[in-house]
This record gives sequence, C-alpha cells and structure tokens, in this order.
Amino acid sequence: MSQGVHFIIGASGQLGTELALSLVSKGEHVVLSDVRRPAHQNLQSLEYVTLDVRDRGAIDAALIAAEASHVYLLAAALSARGEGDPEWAWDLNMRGLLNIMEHASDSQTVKQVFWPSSIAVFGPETPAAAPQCGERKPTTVYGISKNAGEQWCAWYREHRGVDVRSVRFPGLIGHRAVPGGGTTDYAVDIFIEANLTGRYTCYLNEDERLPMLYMDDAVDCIHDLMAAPADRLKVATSYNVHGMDFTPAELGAAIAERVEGFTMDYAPDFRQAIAANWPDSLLDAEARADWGWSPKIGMNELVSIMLEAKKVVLSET
Ligand code: AKB
Repeated sequence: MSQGVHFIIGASGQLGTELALSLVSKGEHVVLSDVRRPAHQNLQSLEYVTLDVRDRGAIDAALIAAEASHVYLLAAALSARGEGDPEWAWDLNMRGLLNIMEHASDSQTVKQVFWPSSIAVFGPETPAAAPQCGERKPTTVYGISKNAGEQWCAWYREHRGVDVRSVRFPGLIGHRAVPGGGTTDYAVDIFIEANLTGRYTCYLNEDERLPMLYMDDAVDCIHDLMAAPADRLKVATSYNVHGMDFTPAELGAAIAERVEGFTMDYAPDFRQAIAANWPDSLLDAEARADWGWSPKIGMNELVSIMLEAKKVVLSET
C-alpha cells in the first residue's frame, strides 16, 4: 500500500467504516472525520476530527494538520434522503466535492482523491444493462449531483492536475455498519429483520432488479483503483463496477432457504420510482481491462456471509 496519511471524510458512514477498518488492518495511518464520531468499536482509538465538508476553512485546516496524502470523500446525501431536502443534498454533495478539489489543486501533500459516483447517474433512457458510456439523465437530486460531480472530477483532473479516481457504485451490502438514506438499503435491512423477526416488508416491488456489490469487494475496488498506474486509467469520469444483481423476491427466496419460516411482503413507496429509473446491471469491461476489476462475491455467498454476521451489525453499530 501507499504508506501515506489516509484521510476519510464521512468515516462514520457505511462505506467509511468499512474502508477505515480495512486500511487499519493493512497497517496504514488513517485519520477519520465526520459530523459524528464513528460507532464501530475498532475505530474508537483512531485520530478523529469533527468536520463539515461544506466548510472550506475547516477542510483546509484539517487536511493540512493531518498532512493528508490520500483523501476519500465519502460524505454524501443519498438518493432517498436527498429527495426530501433537495437544496441541502445538492449543497452537501457539490460544495463538499468542490472544497476537496480546490484544496487538492493547491496542496503539496495531497497525492490522490477517491470520490464515489453511483448507478444513480443513469436514468430511464439507459439500457437495462448500463454500458460505461450509457445515457446519463438522472432523475434524483443525488443522481444529478453525482453526474455533475463526475464532470467536475474530469475537469479538475484535466485542468488542475488532481489525481482523482472514481467508480459508479451499485448498492453496497455489508455487515460492519448500516447504511442510511439510500434506495438500495433494503438489501441490508432485510438481513437484520430476517434475523430479528423472520419477516420483512420491502419498500420496492418484488421484481425490481438492481445491481449490488458486497462491501469487501467495494473496499478492494477502492484499494485497487487507487493503486493503479495513472496511465492505465482511460475513463475520464467514473468507472462502472458490477458485483451481482437480483430482485427483492430472489434475495428473499435465497434467505428463506437458510432461515426457516422467513416471509416477505411488499409495500412499495416513493423509493420504488427511484429504483425503477436505475439500470438492472452495469457493464464493467473498462474497469476489468484498465485496472483489473474482478469482484469475488455473488448473491449466494453474500446471503451466507450476511446471515452468519448478523450479530456484528446489531452489536457494533
Ligand atoms: C442509494 O441507494 O442511494 C445508494 C446508491 C445506489 O448510490 N446506495
């Protein structure tokens, strides 16, 4: 790995928690920041800074003090929550990104930035299996901000020499921290409820297929992309990365095979309309060719891992 200072913004969230745990396990120097302290017990003793990513002065001060070399900007308002407060979501997602890009443009210490985009950049006109260059007409505030963010990243790379790297994540499923505010969150909630109550009411239609990715593959994806030689990265915006895809009914059936008596019903809400505009799967040949993207976990292994790990989710978050 890099032997620098890895500064995670949004370190108390679902992906931030997992990335921090992984970097620590690799012996890296990690500094955490968020608007609330990390809940995971294994992160309690790490350096932590309370930071609002919209505050440029605070960003500059924290990154300089930490001598950050690698910045991971994971703080964001996700799709479902963003629709309830569009201006706040746009401000958080865009101001945060521009603050980091401006800082990185001027910094002598920041070498690389990671910023996640999302399947939310796609829209109803994108083919069900979304190509790397598929039509991007997002329908949510979150998707609009990710789409604009992809172009901003390309601009800062081209005009200011910022080494910013990015992928379009599908729904992320892990057991060391819970998600919040996303449309794909059902695929984590279902495991918690399967273990607690043996039943789950899904807010999406039973046949709403979405792309998903197991968290360890997502974290490896970040490590691999950050380690890739810059001259191998041909995509100017964000790389499609695909792990698996399934419908709520397929996931429920796989859980029912392992949890006796598990039942599921459906009460679709506003999140169904968001999901309906997203692709079923992502075509990720460019990520595979350019930097060796190769996920390991499919749906059946995921179900086994998540059911096995139930106590971790409930006790550590
Ligand atoms: C969401 O559901 O908003 C996120 C995403 C797909 O980016 N998980």
